[in-house]
Amino acid sequence: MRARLPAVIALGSNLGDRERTLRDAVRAISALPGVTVTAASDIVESPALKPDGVDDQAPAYLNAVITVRSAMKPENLLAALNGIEADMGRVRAERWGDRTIDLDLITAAGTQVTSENLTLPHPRAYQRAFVLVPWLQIAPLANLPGYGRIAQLVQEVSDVVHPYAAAPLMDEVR
Ligand code: A4P
Ligand code: MG
Repeated sequence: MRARLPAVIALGSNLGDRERTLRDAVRAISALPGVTVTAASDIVESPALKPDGVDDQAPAYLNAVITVRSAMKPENLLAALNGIEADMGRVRAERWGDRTIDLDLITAAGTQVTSENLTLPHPRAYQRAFVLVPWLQIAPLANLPGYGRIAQLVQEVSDVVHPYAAAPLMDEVR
């Protein structure tokens, strides 16, 4: 049996029943073979970030971060996450376009990878409050390989996230 190594997954949704979508995604991830969800952050809300900046006309996002232990290699874990996105009706139209669900692999076993289909750590995670704030909540000592402590990085970001009242996402995995 392969060792189960830690990984961090960011979830985002800005179309449809966003909270239901995040909940269903956590449930689907916890059902993947060889994957155990170890912690889930609170849900946060923020305006849509587009390549040109914040777009207040686009629907706002709900985001959350979960930690897992995974027996899958990072490439296979990302492929499994892409499969969940497809099952949940994700349509890829434009870059950073509105989406029912986005599942990003932020780090996996602390490794640095640059291949055609996978970059680790996620190249934009270091500058995004909607990733760093929920991640910090569940992993205050975490490090983003190549970038440093997330407790420090979160001080340097300019976007803001707002609390969103919801039942714990861990309710979906018990
Ligand atoms: N890919 C490579 N490495 C990774 C990785 N570590 N995790 C590849 C996930 N995917 C990775 O992603 C494009 C390609 O990246 C995939 O084929 C995958 O193999 P995508 O999900 O198809 O497209 P995307 O998400 O539109 O593009 P991109 O550039 O990944 O966007 P981001 O960085 O995910 O940003 N605003 C708020 N408030 N909250 C959000 O969650 N999210 C985005 C998307 C934009 N604005 C947002 C939010
Ligand atoms: Mg993505």
